[in-house]
Amino acid sequence: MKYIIGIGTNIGNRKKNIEDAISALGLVPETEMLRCSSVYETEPVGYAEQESFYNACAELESTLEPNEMLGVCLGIEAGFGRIREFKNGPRVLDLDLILAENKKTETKNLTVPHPRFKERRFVLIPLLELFPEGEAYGIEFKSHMLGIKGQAVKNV
Ligand code: PH2
Ligand code: MG
Ligand code: MG
Repeated sequence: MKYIIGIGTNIGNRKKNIEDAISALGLVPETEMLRCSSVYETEPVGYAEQESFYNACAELESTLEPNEMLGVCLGIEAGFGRIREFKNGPRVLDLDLILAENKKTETKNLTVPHPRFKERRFVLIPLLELFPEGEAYGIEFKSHMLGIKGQAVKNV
């Protein structure tokens, strides 16, 4: 199954955190890193009083199930020393399952497609770079960009 993983960071050396996260994802068992978007500097969404984020999206191919992939992502975040202080707050690394092809999953710990990805330019812009047609695995996302106000995103 193909996965889209959203990568975000706004603590420490943000560029290096993204690069190291991409390397870590490349070492996941039963998983191949297919491609990555470029890195974007993005305005914080949800809680403004913090450093701007660096964001990117990666596409992976894996035999892992979504709940297993979530476990892998949480493990990598922990390895980066992530401490959860409050919702939408600063983080050294956030790895979010955005899509698992067109599969829908809703469990206590995981909802895929990511429930808020269509409201977030910091996800949609890197995703559009990977899928210029504005559709990934049959899921249309491009039209949602028009309704989003603010949320500056720029290439770094
Ligand atoms: N992640 C959030 C909340 N807000 N804003 C930006 N720009 N980038 C993020 O990755 C981000 C955010 C929750 O995970
Ligand atoms: Mg997130
Ligand atoms: Mg997360």
